[in-house]
Amino acid sequence: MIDAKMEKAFNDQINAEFYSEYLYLSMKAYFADLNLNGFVNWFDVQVQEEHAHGMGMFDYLIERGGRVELQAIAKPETNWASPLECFKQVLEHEQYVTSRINALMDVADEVKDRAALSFLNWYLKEQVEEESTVGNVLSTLKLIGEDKHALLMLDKELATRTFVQPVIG
Ligand code: OFO
Repeated sequence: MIDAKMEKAFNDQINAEFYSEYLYLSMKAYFADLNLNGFVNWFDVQVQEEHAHGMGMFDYLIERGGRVELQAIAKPETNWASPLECFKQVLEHEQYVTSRINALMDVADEVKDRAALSFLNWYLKEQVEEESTVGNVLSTLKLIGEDKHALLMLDKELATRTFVQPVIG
C-alpha cells in the first residue's frame, strides 16, 4: 500500500499536470485567434502530452493501490502581449513543473518508496526534454523580434510537430 503522504503528493501532481493541459489549451486558443496555425498545432501536441503525463500518474496511483482524488483545475490566463511573452511563460511554467517533480521525488525519498522514485525518473527526464524544446522556440522568438516574415517561417516549422503517445514509467 502506498504511503498516505506519497498518495497526496501524487494527487497534487495529477492536478498540476491537468492544469498544464488546461494552460496550453488556453495558449492554443490564443494562437488560433492570431491565425498562427503552426503554433496551434504545437500547443495541440503539448496539450496531449500533458494529458498523457496526468493519466500516467493517475493509472500509476491506482496500480499502487492508492486512491485518485481529482481536484479543481484553476482558471488559466487567456491572453498574452505577444507570442514571445507567451513562450516566456511556457518556459517558466515548465521550470516550475520540474521543481515540483523534484519535490515529489523528495517525498518518495523521505518515505523510502523506491518504486515511486524509479517511476518518477521518467518524468524527470521528460522535464529536461520539455525545457529544452521550449527553450529552443523561445530563443528563436527572441531572434525574430518584430520580423513578421520570420515569425511565419517559425509557424511553418511548428506545424510539423506530431504527438507520439509516450510510454511512461
Ligand atoms: Fe507535464 O510536463 Fe509540462 O508541464
